[in-house]
Amino acid sequence: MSGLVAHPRMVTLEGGEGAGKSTVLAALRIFLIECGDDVVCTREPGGTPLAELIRDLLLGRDHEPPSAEAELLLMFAARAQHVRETIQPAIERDAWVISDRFTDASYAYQGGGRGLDVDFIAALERHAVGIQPGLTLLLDVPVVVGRERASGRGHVDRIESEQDTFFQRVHDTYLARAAAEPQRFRVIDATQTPQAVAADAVAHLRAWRDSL
Ligand code: Z5A
Repeated sequence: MSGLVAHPRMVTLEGGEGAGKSTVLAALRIFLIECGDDVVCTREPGGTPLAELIRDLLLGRDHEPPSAEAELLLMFAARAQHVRETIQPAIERDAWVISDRFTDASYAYQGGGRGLDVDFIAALERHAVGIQPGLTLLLDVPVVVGRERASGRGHVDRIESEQDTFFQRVHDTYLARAAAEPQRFRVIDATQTPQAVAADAVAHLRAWRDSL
């Protein structure tokens, strides 16, 4: 993608809610530590104190809901801080970075879900972010299955309270992005058991690491 620097040691996890990213992230972290590598695990929105405050604004339900445009800009404000304060320093010391969500989520949720202009998102990506992961693992699970899993958590944040049609657009956008960038994305069948999903993810990371 033009204007973006791809960092091979940056790995992102993407997928709809309840896809199982948290479980996979833990397995990837253990794999890299067992390899003797330095690894920083982080998440979006969030990953720095300021970005975590922005996360609270974005996901909280006890204040005025942001417009779609404000939501997008807040996601990118958090990401701009996250890149500079957490991701770049880790990359500079040659650590791996594993992020639970990154810019693909803005294309999927604010672009696909909310219908915001993709060119606007791409401009924000170029000007406020400037980097992209070398490897993105997309955990693919049907919307109804993911939502059922997530409902077991007991609390519903502002974005999770959207309708199934919103999440279907998110899902379809993720798959379209994976099809458009097969060199970066690996799509994993996340309807499998947690152990099988984690094993697939580790196998992809091992192959990627061996290729560097
Ligand atoms: N968002 C956005 O709109 N734009 C952006 O640019 C960014 C984010 C960066 C982040 O909230 C929200 O922000 C998210 C996207 C939006 N909104 N939504 N919806 P979050 O990080 O709190 O939400 P999430 O990423 O969707 O988290 P999640 O639902 O917890 O997903 P997960 O981490 O992939 O799932 P999990 O916690 O690993 O598992 C969920 C449950 O399923 C749990 O009970 C597990 O035990 C169970 N599980 C996991 N895997 C399996 C398998 N394989 N089988 C059965 N059960 C499983």
